[in-house]
Amino acid sequence: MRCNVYFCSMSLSSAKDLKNMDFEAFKAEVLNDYKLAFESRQASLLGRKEVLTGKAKFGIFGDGKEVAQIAMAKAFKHGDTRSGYYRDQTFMFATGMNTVQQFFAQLYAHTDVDAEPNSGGRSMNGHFGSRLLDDNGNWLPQTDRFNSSSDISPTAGQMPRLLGLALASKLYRQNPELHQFKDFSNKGNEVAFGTIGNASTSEGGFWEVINAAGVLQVPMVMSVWDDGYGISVPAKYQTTKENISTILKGFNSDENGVGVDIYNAKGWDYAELCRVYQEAVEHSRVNHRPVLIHVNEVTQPQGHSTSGSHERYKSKERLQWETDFDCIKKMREWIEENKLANAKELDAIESDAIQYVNDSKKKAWEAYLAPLKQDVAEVISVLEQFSHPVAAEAISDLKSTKDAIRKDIGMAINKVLIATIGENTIERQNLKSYYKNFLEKNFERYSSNLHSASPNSIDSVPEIKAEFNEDVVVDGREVVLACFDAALGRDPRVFAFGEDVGTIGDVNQGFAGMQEKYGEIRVSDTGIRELSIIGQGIGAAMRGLRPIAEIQYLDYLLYALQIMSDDIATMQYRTKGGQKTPIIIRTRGHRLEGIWHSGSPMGMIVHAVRGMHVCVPRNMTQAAGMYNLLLKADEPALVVECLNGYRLKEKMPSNIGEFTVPLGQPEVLQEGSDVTIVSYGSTLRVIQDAMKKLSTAGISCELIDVQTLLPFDTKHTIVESLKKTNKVVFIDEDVPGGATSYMMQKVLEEQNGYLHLDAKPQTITAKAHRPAYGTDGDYFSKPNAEDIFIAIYNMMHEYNPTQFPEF
Ligand SMILES: Cc1ncc(C[n+]2csc(CCOP(=O)(O)OP(=O)(O)O)c2C)c(N)n1
Ligand SMILES: [Mg+2]
Repeated sequence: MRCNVYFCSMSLSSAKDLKNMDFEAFKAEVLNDYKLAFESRQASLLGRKEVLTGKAKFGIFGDGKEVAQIAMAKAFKHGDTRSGYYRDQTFMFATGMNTVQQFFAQLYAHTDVDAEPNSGGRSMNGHFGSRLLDDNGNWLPQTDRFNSSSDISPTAGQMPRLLGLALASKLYRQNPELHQFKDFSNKGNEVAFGTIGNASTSEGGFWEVINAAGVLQVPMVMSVWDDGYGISVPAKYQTTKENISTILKGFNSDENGVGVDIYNAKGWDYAELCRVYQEAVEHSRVNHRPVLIHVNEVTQPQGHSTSGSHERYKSKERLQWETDFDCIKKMREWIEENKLANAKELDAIESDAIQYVNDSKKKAWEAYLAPLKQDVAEVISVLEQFSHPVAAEAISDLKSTKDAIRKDIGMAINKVLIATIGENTIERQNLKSYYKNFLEKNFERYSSNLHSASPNSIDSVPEIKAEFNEDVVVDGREVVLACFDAALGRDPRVFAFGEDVGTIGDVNQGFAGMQEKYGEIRVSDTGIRELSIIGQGIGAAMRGLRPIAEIQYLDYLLYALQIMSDDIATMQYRTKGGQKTPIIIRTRGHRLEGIWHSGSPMGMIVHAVRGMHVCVPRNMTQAAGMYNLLLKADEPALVVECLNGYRLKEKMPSNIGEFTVPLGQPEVLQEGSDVTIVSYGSTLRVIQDAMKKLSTAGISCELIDVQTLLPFDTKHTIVESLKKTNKVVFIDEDVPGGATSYMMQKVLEEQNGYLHLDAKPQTITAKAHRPAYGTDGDYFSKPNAEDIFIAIYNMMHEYNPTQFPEF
């Protein structure tokens, strides 16, 4: 053995004071670790069986990665956070963030968060996360417990968030004004732990975050579980030189002490793993240094997942090596060689572990089935009231279905409702109301918590109108600047960052002078790395801070859209209200110049980020009111300022840091009687120009600014305008069928606007291509005042050709 017992005992000292630990205590700890590892392996073996016998739909397990995760857990302290992936069950067991029973509850998709705290049955198994919020959506303390952010499936999708979780410690340490927030941090002593599979290090996000962590110097401990494969694809096709730590060597810290320090350990070597984790994590915690631990020689005994078998792509030699170097087998050998326990004692530990996991599995299954059985019994009693033969059939279907689920209940109810259409009996009324209740309950189970329901949700922030004491007229950019100045001054948790945000105060001067005033820790420049800029915000917001993450231009939001969609937008939902990230993403878009500086892909965005809010303020005053509101609330939002609006003149509100613009409430900018025009952002100014021409032609338009696309007109005010004009046009700068179609669906279908139409509803949009450069490029690519005039005039002509002869 490479390590003797003494060496190992040194290594175990990370979380405990081992100077005082006697041999018996040390031995007990090792044996307890072995028990944990063995239990976790049993959970994997049994979990796979549960899928293969049809009790669960899909399984992916942490077998082969047990021992490394136990070593990692030893270095994990209260207040620390994890951002990892689906192999981490052993770590979750070792830290107590999951029990084996909860692990099985997730495999079965138990919808009760007490039974399945990771996701309330919403995520497939192996997607872990701890409850960071109480039942009302308020933050729970983080410093008195272990924390895990909630996993997502896209490989390396955990990386951007990890950067922000680590960055929060730097802010909490370096900004003394933040030391008061003791529930979130003890002066920044917390480490953010990341885990990733070897193959997923091929993703761009991995490299972006490793580099950014090195630049930022944040306490991040990144573990790579290297089992040589990504499903069937070996390292040869994944990684240059087939070795991630070799190629990362250039990141190692230099004489100035800056870098990402790289460590190595073998996945089957318990003693080495304990020693490396202790050293690496301590270094990261004390010195705020990112480190990467390449855990090599890891196995995957059952193959990738329940979807296939690894015998198809691993050689006989590899499979034999995996058997020989199985980390649990090796740990047992090490224990025996070092005489910490004999074979008999270890056999007893193993059989206890088998029993425990079996019992946990059984309990999880029974707890999962109990409410289903109750639901089935209940619906049967309602169906029994029918004398109709179809009801008897439905009852018999339900009774004969082994372990009937809610889908079976929904089908049975509808079978009877369809067969009895036209029969207005009491039984049918009862069944209908039972069905309504059934749908409501299942809405709560499967569709609730898309947004915050906390006392700080956007709806609970009161509206405060902007006030203007005297007519101070300034450039628009000065309005947002004053708003950010007030926010930074008011709340030490607020900080802003992005490309060119620090020294020059953003490319349009919205943060001009703010770095000088509040320091680099509050207002800072970042590299050009949109994905991880957003990640920085996601993680920091999860640790109680209020990040304003800037994306320089809307056109470059695409680099970040994936993580907005996969992580931010799903967070409340995928944890069933257990986690939130109140990040504010600031960007600027719509018309300016050229293919990549005037995009307005709002349809794409609103479809990608349900679960976030999307604000499209027409000017900087509205933008400031939205920022003020968002900073009082606890929900994630994107604010798209008008790129061509910074130098337009606006009146400076006297209550610049106070007033709020409520979300989801359109504003009628101009009243009219013939046509309702619905739009937002920079296009409104073009429409106002067209409206002057339309009014000379005797056409009176009502212009509505929707102000936010998500949420959209929550009080259904736009339809009120339609009742008056009976005609509607939706205008924006997106592609045909983009956000205009979204708005049309909202107004015509959701608000029943179709009932009030006297003319075909219309959309006026940009062309399908990106906008061409130059004034004429803009003129012919985006909707212009002439296009709008002609379209609306033609609408009036069709409606009344006598009054409005052909154009
Ligand atoms: C972005 C993305 N692409 C593809 C997949 C499908 N997928 C799931 S796991 C996986 C392999 C990951 O391998 P690795 O990172 O080495 O982790 P391991 O499963 O080996 O522990 C792939 C390709 C995914 N989940 N996300
Ligand atoms: Mg792998």
